[in-house]
Amino acid sequence: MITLYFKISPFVVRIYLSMILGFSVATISAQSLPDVFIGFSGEKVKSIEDWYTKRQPEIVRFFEKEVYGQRPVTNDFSFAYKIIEAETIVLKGKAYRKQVRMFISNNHHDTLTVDLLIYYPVKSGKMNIPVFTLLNYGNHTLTEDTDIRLSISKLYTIEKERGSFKRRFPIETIIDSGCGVITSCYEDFIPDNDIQFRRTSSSFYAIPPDSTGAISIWAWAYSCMVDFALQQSFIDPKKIAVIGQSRTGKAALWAAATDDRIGYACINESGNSGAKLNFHYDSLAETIEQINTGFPYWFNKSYKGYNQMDIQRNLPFDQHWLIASVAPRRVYVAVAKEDYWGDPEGQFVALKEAEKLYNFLGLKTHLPSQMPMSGEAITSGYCGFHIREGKHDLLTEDWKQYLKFIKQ
Ligand code: GTR
Repeated sequence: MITLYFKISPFVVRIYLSMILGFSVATISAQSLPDVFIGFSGEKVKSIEDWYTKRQPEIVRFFEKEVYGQRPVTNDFSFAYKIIEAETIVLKGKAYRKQVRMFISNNHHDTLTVDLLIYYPVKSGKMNIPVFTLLNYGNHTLTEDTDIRLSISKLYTIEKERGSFKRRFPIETIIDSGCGVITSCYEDFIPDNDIQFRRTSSSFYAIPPDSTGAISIWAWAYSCMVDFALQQSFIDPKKIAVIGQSRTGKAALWAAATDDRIGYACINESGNSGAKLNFHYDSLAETIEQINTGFPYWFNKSYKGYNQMDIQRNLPFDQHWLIASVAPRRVYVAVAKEDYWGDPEGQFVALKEAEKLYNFLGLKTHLPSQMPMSGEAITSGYCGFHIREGKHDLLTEDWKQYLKFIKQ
């Protein structure tokens, strides 16, 4: 795939070029990029205190109001847990595994059931273990192990799906590096389709129509796993990570920006409305209009108002603001070279822009000025990044870098 980069060229020219020539054309117009340091009133961030007391809350409120909608409020629900499988030694004696059913009840006593699957290393002596929280497509899809319960919430859960996403869950590698995982199916929290989403959001979450999208509910799902993690004596509370791929990567980023118990945000190929800079135009990449059309229920109604502004390059915000809002906690963005829809370079550029804020806060980062080659990874400092060969996916190679990142 050839990609041509123009520094600043008229939008129409870029579209025509990509159509006529049949290859990707990418541009970024630095002049018009909304400044993370300048608030909506025009006031500039002059001190660290300005950032934390004014600008960061303003950004989070903006994304809440205009993009994702408000997350459910944990205090509005009650939580109960039932052990489905007590601590069991697995993986040739290397790991403990537990399965716990979490019951979330609203104040009308309706209950939602979520199955949590937990692994942690035996070697660590059950103390100070860094832990990843991960949303998946069904716990049973992560391994071929028939002891793992079939997902309860998914419409068409079938035995045949068992292990179908095991490539995304290199549990032995995770355990060997001394880390633990708490994972659950994202659709246990709310279904990933328009009709059922609407049904559950109004009946269970009591969310007014169109005011909150699924990404906010999944972000809250990460927080529910963090709540559970903090009740486990084996974890290191300073090393709680969220990890998400693509749609759950978007949710993981929103979770990290809104929940300060999350120390590490591992954002894998989150693309549009995740860690991708909209101002980095790439003719092959997803636009706000496309995502709003394909997945209207992921976002709130206001977000639809930004379709045209994105096309005309005059959005009043961009996603580097959201990445920056994770500070002072750490953020890692990973992309795959052939994930054209997700715009790999657009994600590097967004992180690079967010890095300016980290540096302003005095938090050390080591990102290079240009996007690194595949095979190189920046796993130290507050902002991590790698690009790997291949397609849209979460693979062992990605996990290996996140495992280094969480160790610092
Ligand atoms: C796509 C969507 C992407 C990404 C992806 C996924 O179809 O357009 O933004 O979220 O789904 O989650 O795999």
